[in-house]
Amino acid sequence: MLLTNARIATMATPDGYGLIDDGAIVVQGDRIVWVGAMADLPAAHAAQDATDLGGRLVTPALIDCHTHLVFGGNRAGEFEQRLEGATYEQIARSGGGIVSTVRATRDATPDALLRDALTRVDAMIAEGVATIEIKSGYGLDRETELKMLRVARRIADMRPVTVRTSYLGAHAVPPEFAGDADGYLDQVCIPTLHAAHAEGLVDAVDGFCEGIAFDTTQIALVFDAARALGLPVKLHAEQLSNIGGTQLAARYAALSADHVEYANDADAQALGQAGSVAVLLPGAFYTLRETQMPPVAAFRAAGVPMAIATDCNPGSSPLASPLLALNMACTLFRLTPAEALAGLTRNAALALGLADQGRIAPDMRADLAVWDVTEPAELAYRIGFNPLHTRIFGGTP
Ligand code: DI6
Ligand code: FE
Repeated sequence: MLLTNARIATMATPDGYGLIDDGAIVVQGDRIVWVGAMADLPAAHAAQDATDLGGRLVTPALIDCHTHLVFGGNRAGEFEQRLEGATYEQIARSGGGIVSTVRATRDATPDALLRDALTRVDAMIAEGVATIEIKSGYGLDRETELKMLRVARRIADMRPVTVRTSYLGAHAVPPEFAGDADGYLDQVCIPTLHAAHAEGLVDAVDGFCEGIAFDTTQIALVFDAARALGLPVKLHAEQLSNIGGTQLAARYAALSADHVEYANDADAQALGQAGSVAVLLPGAFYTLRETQMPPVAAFRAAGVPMAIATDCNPGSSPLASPLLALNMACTLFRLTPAEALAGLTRNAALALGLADQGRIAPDMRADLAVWDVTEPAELAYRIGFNPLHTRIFGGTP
């Protein structure tokens, strides 16, 4: 496949868009083999049948590196409670929140979970997404955690999308272990990690390090189990308070620390030294009307790559639009449009440990998005507008 007459945001330079005007891309099989200015196109490639893109913008396909999009039920009632003044933490402590989705997810059949998840996946694909990370964590028992991960894997058989799964058994303490978080970790969470790994269902291990969830000592037990299995880790850290999750993630050379609104300068430096990504989730910040901004300037100063994701979940971020996340990252967190797009491409790939995605360069997977715009900043600037023209998945339109 030869694509010509394109404006290409390669995202392959350390900063900015890596723009190529009047560009061409050559794809063989599922790989990009050449990208550059049309004037430099080697004669051997020029012989192919070309698809003229009419000056449209081409970017790497988008990567949503943090979602919880397999779940049962919905939490519209909690939305109403919050509008009447209840906080997210109050709702969680009174038996709602994550635990209410756990009940609905335990009750749902795999087919029902799959059907509901596909509506969210389809919305993302329609906005140019080619890779989605999906977490477990609404089962909190062996059977339901495995059910969620199997459903997540089935999505990749049903739709042209790459799925990466994260085991999030340490998301909340289930009601049957109320007051006994350690018992839950020892008797259910860690044994279920072993079972899920044995079934080939786990790409990474995640946790929720928070006052309403698990402390750093408890998360370290889960990370030790991950390390023993050779699995990379990531962590929901410093979302509602600072209890040391980001430092812990850095000590385990985590792929990423996510949310991180309450992270400080020292946390940013620790992530920078560890080479971990900071995953910013503006949909949760917006939904919870958070006012504490993630320390973006400190991340820049420490050279921490920043990714952006939807955090698609029924509680804190009922968002299935990566384009809206792009806009929110700029408007709410003051990222530049180039930083935000890197957050949904190059740096999202880093946060998933995917070395061959997120950039348009030779040998990378040919996951591309063609947009009906010419300026890359337009993708972030518009609200509620989807200019996707074509998505190419592994070389296939
Ligand atoms: N933080 C989040 O934002 C999601 N999980 C987490 O640890 C929210 C999960 C939920 O409220 O259902
Ligand atoms: Fe999350």
